[in-house]
Amino acid sequence: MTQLGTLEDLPQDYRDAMAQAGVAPLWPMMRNVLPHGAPQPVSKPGFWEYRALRPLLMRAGELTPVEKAERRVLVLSDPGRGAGAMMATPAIYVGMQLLLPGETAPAHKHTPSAARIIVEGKGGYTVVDGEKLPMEEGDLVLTPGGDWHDHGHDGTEPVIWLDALDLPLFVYLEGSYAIEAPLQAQRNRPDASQVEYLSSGLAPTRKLGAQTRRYPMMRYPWARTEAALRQMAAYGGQSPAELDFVNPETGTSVLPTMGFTAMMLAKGEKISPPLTSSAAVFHVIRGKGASTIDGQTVQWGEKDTFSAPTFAPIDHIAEEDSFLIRVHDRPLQEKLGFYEERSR
Ligand code: GTQ
Repeated sequence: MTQLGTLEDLPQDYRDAMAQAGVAPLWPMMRNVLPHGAPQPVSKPGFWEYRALRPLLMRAGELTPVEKAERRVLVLSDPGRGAGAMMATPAIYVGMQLLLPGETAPAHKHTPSAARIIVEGKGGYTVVDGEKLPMEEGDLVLTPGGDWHDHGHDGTEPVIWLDALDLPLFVYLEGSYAIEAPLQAQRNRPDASQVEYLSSGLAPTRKLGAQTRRYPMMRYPWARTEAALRQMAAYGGQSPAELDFVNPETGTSVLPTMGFTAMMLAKGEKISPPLTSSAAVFHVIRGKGASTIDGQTVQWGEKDTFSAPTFAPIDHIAEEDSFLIRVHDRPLQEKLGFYEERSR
């Protein structure tokens, strides 16, 4: 590999003339934008303990009425970019949202897609394009880009959930915006996970040429996910037991850019997955264990969240039977044609 020329190699009058003309030489910057062999992430592994986040979120509940926040959220910032960074990985934003009993968060729709993982509380719900989606702990609830959504709370205790959005992509593309509206009218029926898609492997019969909705199922109830993971752990013959959340009509990822994968690690199970080009945010539904990511070890427990940059070596060990949801950008990378795995 040859050593490329630097800016300092060039005479000052030439550098000034280039700046004047609004151009710059590629070669001094070449390795910044095209490093050899593998990306050089700016992102660093993040760890957000729920016991540290929760009091801060509850305080936001006292300090800022929901009317003043529209969405009362604390954003989990990538440590590589510092506090205030509106991303946990280059393509994934995550935030912890609080809704207090009786509160509503008004309807809006926006270009980025969102999904929520319910962390705590009973009685919360999201209405997505008129469909009321109950939020129970561990549920995955989708809000695809362009769909109206508002949040409400019929319970008596605070409700907290983790938002995952592909917001950073839309900001980068200068394509991010929202439209606001009053609360939506709700269709008076159970959500599609309890009607059309009650059972995996069964989908509604349709007349020839009838269209399906692009996002037919918006809620993935946790009880079913956990039962499926337990059966996979017992009989699936793969370590770890992992299941991707998929669109029940197409079998593809639930949202265009973000993937969601549920994982069970049995007590004592130790795994070192292949290195991958996709970055990830892990949320612990239940359990206890430790993960070493890029040489940094985090001791995690229930409701904690942590992240891994692209190609970071990751080792997990479970101290109890543990259930995690991994949010990642593999669907985006596959669409762009560069998703990659490397053995360790
Ligand atoms: O609940 O609609 O964390 O629009 C960020 C932007 C949540 C939401 C976020 C949003 C929402």
